[in-house]
Amino acid sequence: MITLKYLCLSLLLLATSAHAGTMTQTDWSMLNFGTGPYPTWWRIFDIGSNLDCTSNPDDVSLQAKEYLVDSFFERAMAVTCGDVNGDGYMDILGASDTHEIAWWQNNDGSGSTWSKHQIDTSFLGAASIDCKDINGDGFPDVVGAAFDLNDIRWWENVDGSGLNWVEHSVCTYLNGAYSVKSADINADGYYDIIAAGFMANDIIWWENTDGSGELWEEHTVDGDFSGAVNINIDDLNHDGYLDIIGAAQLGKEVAWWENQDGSGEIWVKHTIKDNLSGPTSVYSADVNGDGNIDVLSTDLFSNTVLWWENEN
Ligand SMILES: [Ca+2]
Ligand SMILES: [Ca+2]
Ligand SMILES: [Ca+2]
Ligand SMILES: [Ca+2]
Repeated sequence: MITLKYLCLSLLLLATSAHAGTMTQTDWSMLNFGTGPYPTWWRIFDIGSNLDCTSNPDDVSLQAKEYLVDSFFERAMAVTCGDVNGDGYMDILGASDTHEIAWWQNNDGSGSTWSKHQIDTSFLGAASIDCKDINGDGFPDVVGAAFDLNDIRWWENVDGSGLNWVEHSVCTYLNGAYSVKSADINADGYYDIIAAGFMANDIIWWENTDGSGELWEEHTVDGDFSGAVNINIDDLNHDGYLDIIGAAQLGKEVAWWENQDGSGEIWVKHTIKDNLSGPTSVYSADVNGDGNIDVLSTDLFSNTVLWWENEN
């Protein structure tokens, strides 16, 4: 498992480093879009492979200034944000592949100085995190996925200081746990947990049955999504029910599952695109401001950043 994981990661890094910067793509044949048919409401936009900011400075509307938060976070894998200690300043949380879940306190709110606090130092293969108030006590908690441990767990921020954490297990057998999110899938007011297992080929959600985060009921969304590597949660069809978007690296597919009646019990799969070279991540946002939530993805071997317009 470890070998496969590092093969995938190495290929990702190799592809990224070899083609980053100002490369302009002229050969589109390798994208293998085929002849369709495709759902009419998905149109593809290739963002990354034609990106050349040096030749068209008008493309650059945002100037970024770099701030270093931590330079010793070994094999850093994932990052997110949340006001962990409730002081009104947004903090940063991270997962390191070696073993660690940690957060960095935004000391004065400016984002220029940070104090590191460890949450878990034995979470081997930590690959993904999210920050949500799992037990509804008003204090943001942390959810994590560990590839090497096949583990999904959450850490309770017991007094809201971010300095005292109690670990709670959700699942110990999601083979190759690689991506995790928390959202209220069944709209009962309690945050649930959704995860992807790379080796299990699974997309699963766990229902926070009484809102305490102690009792979890497992629901399989898809048990045959090969190399499930990344998920995102959003309401793609505007019916008020949260849906799940996923990337299957080995299955070469980006898809979404419709939460048909809002209970999270019935999921209808919709393929956005198959025959990709190796999708690595998905995200959702209204990219063009038409009120519809679109889907974004990255693709390993075609070196592309794509977005898919939701035309409904
Ligand atoms: Ca804070
Ligand atoms: Ca909490
Ligand atoms: Ca719920
Ligand atoms: Ca929906």
